[in-house]
Amino acid sequence: MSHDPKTASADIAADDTPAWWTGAVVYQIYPRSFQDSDGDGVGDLRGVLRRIDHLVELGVDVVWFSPIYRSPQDDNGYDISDYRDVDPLFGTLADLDEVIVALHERGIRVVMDLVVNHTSDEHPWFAESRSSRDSPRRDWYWWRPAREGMAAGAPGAEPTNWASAFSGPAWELDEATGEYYLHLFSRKQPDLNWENPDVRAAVYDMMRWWLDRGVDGFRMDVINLISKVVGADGSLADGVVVDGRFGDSRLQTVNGPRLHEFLQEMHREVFEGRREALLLVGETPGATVEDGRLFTDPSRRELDMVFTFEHVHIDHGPGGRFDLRPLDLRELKATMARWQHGLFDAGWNALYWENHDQPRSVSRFGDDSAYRRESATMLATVLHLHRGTPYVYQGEELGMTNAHLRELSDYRDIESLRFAAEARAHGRLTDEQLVEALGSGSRDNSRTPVQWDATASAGFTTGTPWIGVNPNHVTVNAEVERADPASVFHHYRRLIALRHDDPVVRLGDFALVAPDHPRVYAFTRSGEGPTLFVAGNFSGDPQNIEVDGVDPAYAELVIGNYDDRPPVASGVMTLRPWEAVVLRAAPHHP
Ligand code: TEU
Repeated sequence: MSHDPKTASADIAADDTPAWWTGAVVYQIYPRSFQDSDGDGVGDLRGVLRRIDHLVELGVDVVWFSPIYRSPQDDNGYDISDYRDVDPLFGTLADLDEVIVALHERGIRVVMDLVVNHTSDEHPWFAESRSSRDSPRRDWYWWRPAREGMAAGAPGAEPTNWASAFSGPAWELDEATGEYYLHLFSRKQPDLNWENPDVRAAVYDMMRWWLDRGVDGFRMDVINLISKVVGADGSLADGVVVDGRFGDSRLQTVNGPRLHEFLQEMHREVFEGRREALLLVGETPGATVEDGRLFTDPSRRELDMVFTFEHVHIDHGPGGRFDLRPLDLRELKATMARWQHGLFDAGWNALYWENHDQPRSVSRFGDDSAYRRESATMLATVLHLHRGTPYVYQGEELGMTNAHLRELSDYRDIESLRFAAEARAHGRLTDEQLVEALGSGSRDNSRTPVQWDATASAGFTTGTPWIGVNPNHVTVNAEVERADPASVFHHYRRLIALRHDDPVVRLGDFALVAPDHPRVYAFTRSGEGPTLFVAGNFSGDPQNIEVDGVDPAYAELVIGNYDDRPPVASGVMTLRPWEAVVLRAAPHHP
């Protein structure tokens, strides 16, 4: 059985053709911030219908919707209370059907966010589970008594010392039944117990329901957390204490012992026989390249590709996302190259800089003021010329920047608000230090409304937006971008077209050039067509790089982000500030 990702979805590897998603580009819509149609200040599905032409002009092949299911919105929809209905905030199932049809008519596939590590605490399943210790659904979630010898509710009486990703303990005491339930995220996001076959069957049934409704795949939220390390007696172990009171739960919750068993069962129960047309991407925080091979080797019938986190944790200081440090480009290159090589012969990479959980890349890795256009287009060029499926997060194609929110009251994200509350409660940071920490690391940086034009709320809403609109929308917006042929938007459009047209971009081998260069990210792509040389200057100063793989005297400039070609002398190219180039070897001068 072929391991080659070109024949991914091994159960249909009849003619060795590349899986369709090896040449595709995915656009992520975070609906609440995309386009509002009814003036309530929150984006919705009918708003998406108004902006479909934007997606068509960009040339994307797939749209991934962050959750639009019924939800109390404690974690902006990643806390689902009804998997088979659309939250009225975003519209109705009929609106979603209309969006699916409209996108399909334009050749764009639709991927839904699948959040099944946990539900909302307002999901009927959890309401029944918490109703009594004898509930038939008690075992659908993780319930445990207080730590032995301690009274329920006493500090430290939680069943394990695990910390939630959103600060505080990962266990919440339910007074009515006197037991704790597990929540790796917010207390309103109780973890489902995947050890229970009834839970798995209910999830698979829901997934089939969505596929039958016409969706083309799933982005699987923290899918590598669904299998926990649990003793034969149901015991769960403490983690290594990392910050005084709480322990690191990763050894017990990340890539657990039955994870691949569950994913292969899901494949059999849900995807068998309709695999070819689907896109299955796993969000796998904490996964290594070796894990990535296990997830995405087509012969294992698990997932098509995964989002790694290694490259977006490089600039994390000891305080994590709220303690960002300058990027070490050499480490970034080494990490990305490790994933390129690691998944080359068995697996596939999802390529991203941004999403609804990450700050805006032009602010984080580029220069969002003097060289916004150059650095945004350089970042796009470097990412989109890698081997894998690129993901464009809404607004990234416009060069949208961090929100630069100045007051704590401007923030909405539960993770940021919980971090601020804990930091203040323990006197760890002053308000000024908090605004600084959130200003660079908060997820809200990428959740401000998409900037469509220079009008009051950037054309996003006629009402009061649920979160502030970035003041720079007067100059950074889709209208301005679309009108300027040299804009970030048109650069993305050209990159997406290049992936569609050039087999070397889609499937060529990857090889780093000058891996030790501290400011230039350069590599070649080679294979069934002329070799490409790609270089990006990650700095505001001119940088020299020795061209490799092509003869620069004859090579074609396929894409660049300056008006003309950079100078080359004796094979050495001088890249201008934040310059990116893609050179293609000439036919008779490889
Ligand atoms: O995120 C999971 C994840 O990787 C978390 O680390 C997340 O990035 C968060 O910032 C913690 O630092 C997924 C979703 O993308 C995220 O929006 C949800 O909040 C989370 O799962 C829970 O569903």
